Amino acid sequence: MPMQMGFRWYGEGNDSISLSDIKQIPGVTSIVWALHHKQPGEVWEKEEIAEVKKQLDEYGFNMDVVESVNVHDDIKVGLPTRDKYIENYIQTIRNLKEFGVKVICYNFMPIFDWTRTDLFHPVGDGSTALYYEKSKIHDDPKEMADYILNNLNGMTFPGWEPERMARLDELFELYRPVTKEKLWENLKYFLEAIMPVCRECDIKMAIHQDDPPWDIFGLPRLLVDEAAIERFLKMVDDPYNCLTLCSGSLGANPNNNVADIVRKHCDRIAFAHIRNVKHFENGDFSEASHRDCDGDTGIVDIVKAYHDCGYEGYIRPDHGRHLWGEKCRPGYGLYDRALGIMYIWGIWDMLDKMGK
Ligand code: CS2
Ligand code: MN
Repeated sequence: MPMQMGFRWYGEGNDSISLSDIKQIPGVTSIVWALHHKQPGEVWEKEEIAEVKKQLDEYGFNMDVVESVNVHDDIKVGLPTRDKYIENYIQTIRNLKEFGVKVICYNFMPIFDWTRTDLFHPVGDGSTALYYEKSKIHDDPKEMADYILNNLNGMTFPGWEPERMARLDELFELYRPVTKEKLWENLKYFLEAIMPVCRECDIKMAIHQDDPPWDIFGLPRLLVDEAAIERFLKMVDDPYNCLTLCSGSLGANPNNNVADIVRKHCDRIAFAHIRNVKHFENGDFSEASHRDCDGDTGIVDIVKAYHDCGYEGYIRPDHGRHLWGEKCRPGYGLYDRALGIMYIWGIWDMLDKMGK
């Protein structure tokens, strides 16, 4: 069995792209989905999941991969109320199991998910891409949050829930006592509580790395490099404690060698995100097309590493550029991600052929 190709879709009425568009991209079998109207900590009810299943069934897609079931701040901060939210998480896992879900992608980033300073930065060829300008990350997280919320073309983004962003002061206050070590402890507590249920339900928890992979606004970030990944996998050494290995998140730090990480930890990678990043000398970076030479991430090496390992897990193109005037969620247009899929298949099919 080859790797299983997925495409992230934000749901009926919540995405500029239709399932029928996605059906026309070669080799996509999984829709990477979520219930985007849910707040972190809420139980995902069976009737809600069933509705998505019906939509996917119509096109013959599976719903094996969820991205993301977001983790409530009380769990990350380690408040006494966390047990209640962990119970809810467990109920969601049990409900997802009924629909054959195999992998849950999540992250453990405090307050913010991915962080960029420009969502539509000119690439130079007429397209635009997500961009990180180091000097623009000042001390004021509100400025950045406002910028991002105001530039989502009226769409929502997990991790950037307006409800949470409206409580930024309160959230920063909550996280104030949470050191990096404390955050590791809280992650361990969470995982140890849910692992037995994951085993029983045969659902892998696949953590996404922090993006960018360094502390921002004084908030600690854990999953930033190979040493951290190693620590994470050993901390809860369970085949259901897995990775969503995101080449773009890790690749924002030029010292990370993603292909090496793939070779070393392939058996614990349940889900692969393929994204290319281009670095500038002053520390800025821009997202790029999936083509190897357009960025510095080493896409060919990474895909080859998966192939060499006989990877049979799920994979998807991560962010793409915005092409041909497309109006879409930043990073999540149809065209560049479809091109990315064809590039990944191109490498994969050639390697298959050479191996025969
Ligand atoms: C995604 C992340 O856009 C992305 O890079 O891969 O935002 C991812 O969905 C979350 O961090 C997973 O919880
Ligand atoms: Mn990713």
